[in-house]
Amino acid sequence: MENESVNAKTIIVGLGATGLSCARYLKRKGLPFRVVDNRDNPPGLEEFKQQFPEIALTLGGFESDSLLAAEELIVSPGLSLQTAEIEQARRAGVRITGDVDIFSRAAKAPILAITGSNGKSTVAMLLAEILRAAGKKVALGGNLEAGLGRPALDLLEDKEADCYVLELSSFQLETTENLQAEVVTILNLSADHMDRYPDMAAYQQAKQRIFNGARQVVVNREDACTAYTGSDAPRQWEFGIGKPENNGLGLLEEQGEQFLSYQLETIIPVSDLKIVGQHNIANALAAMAMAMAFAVPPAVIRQAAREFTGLPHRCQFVAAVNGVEFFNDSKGTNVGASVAAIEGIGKRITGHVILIAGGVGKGADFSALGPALNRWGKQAILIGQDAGEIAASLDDDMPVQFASDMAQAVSLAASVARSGDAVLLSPACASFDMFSNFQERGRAFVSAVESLQ
Ligand code: UMA
Ligand code: ADP
Repeated sequence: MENESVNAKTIIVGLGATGLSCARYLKRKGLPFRVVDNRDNPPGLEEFKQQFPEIALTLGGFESDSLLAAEELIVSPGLSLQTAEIEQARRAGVRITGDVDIFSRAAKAPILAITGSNGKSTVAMLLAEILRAAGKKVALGGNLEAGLGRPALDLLEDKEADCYVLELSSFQLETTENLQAEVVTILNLSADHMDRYPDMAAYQQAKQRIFNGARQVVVNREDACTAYTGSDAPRQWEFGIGKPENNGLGLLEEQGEQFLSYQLETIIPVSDLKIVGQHNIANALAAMAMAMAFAVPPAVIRQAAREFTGLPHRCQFVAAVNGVEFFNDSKGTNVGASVAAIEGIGKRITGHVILIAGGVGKGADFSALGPALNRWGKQAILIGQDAGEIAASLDDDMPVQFASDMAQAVSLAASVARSGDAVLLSPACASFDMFSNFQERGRAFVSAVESLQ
């Protein structure tokens, strides 16, 4: 078996959660493969060694010759397709694929797939809740973090599933040829991952691959970048926080109260939602539109939407201390997300927002933070690698302080805040300069808040 693996023509490029799921899939199918990763100690290494002692594994670099000798590379979403050795293999005619591509060819049940710059996880989770309330057996995963969902190929083990709900990243879509989903959406588009794409157009094109082979699409009528661009004629649904339009969801006002509605039919009052902020109303409308496209009755949608409490680390209320509310939005990892969070929290409170932000900016332009902070903010407390860059992008009269760790950031924020204000951690950045992931960053914030009490 070792020899068979060493000479295998299928190579999994990149271990991690995706590589492991690909290995499990190929093993189930009885297909020969080997694995390469350019890290010395990639995530999942111990698990891999235990589960696949017979499989050839090369670490610490990619050897061009061996990639060129392959027939197929299954590339991790963590790796750019522009990586020299991968690019060279592609030019030489080696087939490049990814886990979602393989999944889409193997899946037997309908796929409901969500991409966009922000709100993907929230919409995927709410949609899954709605479908479960409708009696469906839902397999949930894709880009969703471990604990909330599983890598796409692992979902195929779930033989009972009668539909798949997938959160998809632009990285996963880059290698996905023809998803052929029943319902898809691009929720919104704003700059992210600018360290991986040459420009916004390239990032958008990656997202638009979700449309390939789709039977129904849900578009955000308030974001032209989400419009359908394919050449087929899928059934179209739309959502937005304005008045609902043709086959659309939106907000209607009745007797002074706002309702999430489908065309002229009110479905649920905004005040019944437990998730906060305008962006979450948009998320709820998007999930509802996808559920309606999948023929779920409004009464079921109403019940599930009411019960949905949101996800940890997304505009999550932590505590109120001396009249100051603390919100953990550690998953706010790009500028668009943090602007939405600042506005969402700003509108809820009587005072102002003290923003804790910073980390690894991924090549972002932070200038959109300035107007949101001018409107709703009192002060920015900045941490991490790109703190200086964020400070330089804010207006001169916006007070800024720098902190060396989360505990100091929270204590500075608490000393500035007055009753009625809110302290919001929404970093607009990735976390890996100071933390192993956004969850750890969120937990550091929560524990610093707890130590104030
Ligand atoms: N890397 C290497 N060499 C390799 C492979 C990866 O250096 O050979 C590096 C890259 O810098 C990469 C990093 O490792 O950015 C992370 O790769 P990984 O091995 O941790 O990836 P997986 O464990 O397979 O996780 C991926 C998704 N991560 C990314 O796309 C970066 C996970 O999404 C996803 O849950 C998982 O597959 C299962 O589908 C996480 C994520 O942060 C939540 N996604 C990004 C986002 O949401 O913004 C796209
Ligand atoms: P994703 O999976 O796309 O990262 P999440 O649902 O995890 O999205 O939310 C991440 C962050 O993005 C939230 O913490 C919030 O700051 C912001 N956000 C969520 N939904 C939206 C939206 N519809 N528009 C803009 N920002 C949003």
